[in-house]
Amino acid sequence: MPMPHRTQLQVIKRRLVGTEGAERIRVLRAALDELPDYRNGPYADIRKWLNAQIDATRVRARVTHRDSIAVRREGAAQIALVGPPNAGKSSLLQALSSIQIRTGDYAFTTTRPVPALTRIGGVYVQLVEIPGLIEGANEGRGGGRALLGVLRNADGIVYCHDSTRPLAELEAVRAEVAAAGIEKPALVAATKVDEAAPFTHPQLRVVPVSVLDDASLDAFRAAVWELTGLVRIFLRDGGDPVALRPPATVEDVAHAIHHELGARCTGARVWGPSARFDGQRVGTAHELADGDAVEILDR
Ligand SMILES: Nc1nc2c(ncn2[C@@H]2O[C@H](COP(=O)(O)OP(=O)(O)OP(=O)(O)O)[C@@H](O)[C@H]2O)c(=O)[nH]1
Ligand SMILES: [Mg+2]
Repeated sequence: MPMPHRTQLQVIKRRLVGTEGAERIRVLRAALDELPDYRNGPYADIRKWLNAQIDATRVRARVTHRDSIAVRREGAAQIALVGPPNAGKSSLLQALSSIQIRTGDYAFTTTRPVPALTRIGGVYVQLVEIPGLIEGANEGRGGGRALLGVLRNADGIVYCHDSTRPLAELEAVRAEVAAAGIEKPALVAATKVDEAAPFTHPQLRVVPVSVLDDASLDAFRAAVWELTGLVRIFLRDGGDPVALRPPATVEDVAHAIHHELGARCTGARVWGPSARFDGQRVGTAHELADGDAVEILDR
């Protein structure tokens, strides 16, 4: 008895998270082997998708990334961690994900952008540490121009600032980003608050954080989620939530699960912020809110 196709695709996607190259191809091949042999329908769609993924992975493997510092997007959104050297960016990245990265009590421990996935309420968000941006980045100093390019692709920026240091250091970094014409949703992480009092900022939301304090890390994760601007829709029959850019309708969610479901969907029952009462029956055009749970109804 095969798994329901929706579950199967979800399981495969979960196994693929964070994989690349030979490892990714191995996971994709194994998934192909497990797939029931139908020539049409949703399983055939999954097979087509897997084969396309194998091709795309091969192409990526052939391109040498040695001279570029491009960061491949993964997860529902990409958030850049930017700040002066030694601000605690790598430590934050490490505390929020499973990557091992060098942290150090000296400037420029990190010399290339480092991506890591963090899970926020069941959704993966990619955090990318941008090595200490310094004054003059726009003139290409310290490879700054290429780093600003990485920043340009991000969905949002977390400015990391060591709470024990003068705020002018952060403002120098912000000035550099502004001079490059980069405008993104942003917040400030007031790092190392176990060592100093948190501060306020005239324009930006400040989230105090210490890698020694799990509660502060949770609050930081929640703030990062808000920064993505996405909504998370949970499915009543379990599995990971779907992350979508608002406005997100019932039909959008059905489509995100599977395009066939998108076509068959007749509405949903909704629990949560957008529902007037638990289990409210709504149509396909109903707009959902972050944290809603839905049961998709189909023909
Ligand atoms: N007390 C305390 N120390 C921290 C915290 N986060 C980072 N540090 C320390 O701050 C120093 C710098 O941390 P990193 O994470 O390497 O900083 P970074 O911003 O990645 O630095 P570069 O990559 O060199 O630009 C290290 O000695 C860390 O141990 C924190 O929350 N509390
Ligand atoms: Mg670092």
